[in-house]
Amino acid sequence: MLSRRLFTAAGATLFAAPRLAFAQTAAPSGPHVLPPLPYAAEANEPHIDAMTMQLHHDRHHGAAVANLNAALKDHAQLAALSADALLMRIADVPDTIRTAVRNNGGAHVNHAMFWQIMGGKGGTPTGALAAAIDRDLGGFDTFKTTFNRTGAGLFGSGWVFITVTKEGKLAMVPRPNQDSPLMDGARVLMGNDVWEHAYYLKYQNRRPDYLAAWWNVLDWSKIAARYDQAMAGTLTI
Ligand code: MN3
Repeated sequence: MLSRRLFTAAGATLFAAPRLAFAQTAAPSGPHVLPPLPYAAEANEPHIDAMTMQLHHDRHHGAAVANLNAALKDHAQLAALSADALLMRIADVPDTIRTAVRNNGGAHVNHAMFWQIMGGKGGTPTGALAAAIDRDLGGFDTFKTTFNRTGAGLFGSGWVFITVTKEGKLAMVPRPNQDSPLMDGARVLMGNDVWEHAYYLKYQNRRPDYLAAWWNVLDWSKIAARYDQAMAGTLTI
């Protein structure tokens, strides 16, 4: 149980406390698994605090994986699909579990992507990705400004994504809730989570400040690798 003190004095308390044992409840143990954070929870400090990273990964993403597995429990054929294949076939998922798969499967792939592209030092993209941003998104500065404005203007909870379309173009795609562009047949290059749980401990209601700070933790080498995989048809989530 989290104490109120952890929320009200996150900075001082977190580093003194042992790692909290989240996501230890019994749940169907597959087929989907929570991928570990690819870096320490502190890696994105000071822009994204470690407490937020830990809660966001262990509890929010962990719950989505558990709920997705629970929804698929009696659906062996669907349970055999990869997460991206499952979302790309959302129309074939039975009514009884479609909303659960859309929400929790979407949350799973969205967060798995999100952890991958952070843990870096920011900066700017280079090479083929930079050229694609120039071609399709008006150049890096315009892309960044438009992306942040889109995130700030997204009502309620959701994500702003950059997708790679079937035609190989980049597109900026805001989505509500945990909806994934995979459901529309696009591949997801990158995206930012604008749910309050992504920023509220550090930024409270100041979503634009979070959006601005997020660029400082991006790992453009990871995003460039995702771009190459998307163009080669090998990118999954
Ligand atoms: Mn989230």
